[in-house]
Amino acid sequence: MSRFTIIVAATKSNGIGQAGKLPWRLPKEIKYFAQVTSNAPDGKHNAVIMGRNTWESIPKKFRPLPGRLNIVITSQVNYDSGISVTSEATSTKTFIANNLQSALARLNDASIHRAFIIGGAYLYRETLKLAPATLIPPPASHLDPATDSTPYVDRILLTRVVEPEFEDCDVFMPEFRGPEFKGSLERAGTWVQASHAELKEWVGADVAEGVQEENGVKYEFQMWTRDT
Ligand code: FOL
Repeated sequence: MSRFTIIVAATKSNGIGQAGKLPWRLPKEIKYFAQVTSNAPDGKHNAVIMGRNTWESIPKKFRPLPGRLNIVITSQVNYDSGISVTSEATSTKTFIANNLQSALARLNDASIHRAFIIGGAYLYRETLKLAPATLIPPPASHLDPATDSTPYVDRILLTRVVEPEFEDCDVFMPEFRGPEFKGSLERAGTWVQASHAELKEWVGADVAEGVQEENGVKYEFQMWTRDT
């Protein structure tokens, strides 16, 4: 398990949050988030990896996100997630990790189907910076991409909020196609938007196509991928 998917809802200027919560209330959009991050074959479950602020932004009655392995990253030693019991009987569990590396180490478990990075801005930026060893200059470049296990974000499920602009956003996701994530890794995969058919296929369920509208907010479900 070394390939990850970022899932995010962002405005055209990449606004994702305001005053510690989502800037909008979009019940069908959040249902899509729940469905996509929960859907796994029998006997398996997915992981959702998030920063501490994102964890605290999830309404208490929804956390830990049910049916998923919740991994919360914080540099605070002895951070109290407020979750006292993690039942081994269900797939709902919460782990606290003190850095990205130890969070990712939790995914080396055959019961994990997919791993999603669910925010916020800091974690999106840190994970977008990861590059597979096959793209790092020698000596790692001799590695076979098929067996390279370095962590890498190769997919973004982006819900693009097209209208209105939500001027009061105070947290922004990084521009994933921007120069910040190229740097010395010029050969790193270029982000390409997948078709709607590919999105449905990957999600394994029907996904509404085209511009959706809820509570006067217009948005669209998109999928972006990069190779290697
Ligand atoms: N990605 C997308 N596409 N939309 C989002 O709203 C989103 N939000 C986050 C990360 N990626 C996202 C982080 N914020 C819940 C609340 C906030 C949150 C993530 C999840 C939450 O309560 N989820 C419940 C469903 C709640 C409901 O049905 O109303 C869950 O079970 O996933």
